[in-house]
Amino acid sequence: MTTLVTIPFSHYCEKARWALDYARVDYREEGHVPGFHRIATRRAGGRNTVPVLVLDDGSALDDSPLIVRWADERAGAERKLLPPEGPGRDEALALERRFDRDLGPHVRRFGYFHVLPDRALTLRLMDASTPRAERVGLRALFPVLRRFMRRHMRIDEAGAVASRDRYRAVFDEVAARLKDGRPYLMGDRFGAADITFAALAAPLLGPAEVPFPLPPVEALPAALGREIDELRAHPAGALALRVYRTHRTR
Ligand SMILES: N[C@@H](CCC(=O)N[C@@H](CS)C(=O)NCC(=O)O)C(=O)O
Repeated sequence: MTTLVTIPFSHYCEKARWALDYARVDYREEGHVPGFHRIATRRAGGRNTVPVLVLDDGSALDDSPLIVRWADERAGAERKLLPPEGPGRDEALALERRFDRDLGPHVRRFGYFHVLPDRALTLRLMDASTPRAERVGLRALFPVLRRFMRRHMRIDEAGAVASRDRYRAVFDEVAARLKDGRPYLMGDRFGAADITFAALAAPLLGPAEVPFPLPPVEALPAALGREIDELRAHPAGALALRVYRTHRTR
């Protein structure tokens, strides 16, 4: 069966999962904890990152934009994720690329900067829907993994401040697009650009409809909680929360 290899709480995985769910594709999810995921992604024919979608013929799509396109090709006319060939499609794909590049990594770095010092909170996030043996291994290797992540993603105070500027610029750009009263990023129709923005912003918004257990805001460090409150009140945050409420369905 078509299998989505994930780190369940990863926001790029949530983007792919949402696209597949929205297109009503049948698949199963195989979740892993960070670090151990590389064994699974390599075995699946991907590289080091999740999501990887393993198709029935054994081939692998190892990048979320490929998975969104694959889902779109299988979606019924009412659930298309992308406009047909033409300038509208190019614009939607450009928005997706912009969010993949300038929103996802910066939301992640800011979030990790605040969460990683709290071992219990980090483990709680990483544990959900993963094999028991990996959860045991994660506990043993946690200090090594945390050090690796901090170095690899340059997670430090200066990085967090720079990342906040980067994702806030994207939030402001989204708000500017919505100024003309359009309900969705591409106009009247919900699609891949909305999914990408909302899923990649979700770790700093905490929508109730995310299909795995996110810790409540009260359980998060105060500085992160304050940022979440501000982003929820931002017009772009409001769009993400609204599309989660109305379109995070199968
Ligand atoms: N280009 C990739 C990026 C996905 C990505 O950054 N995935 C992160 C999780 S949020 C990952 O797998 N990190 C683990 C690693 O690099 O080892 C996509 O859009 O699918």
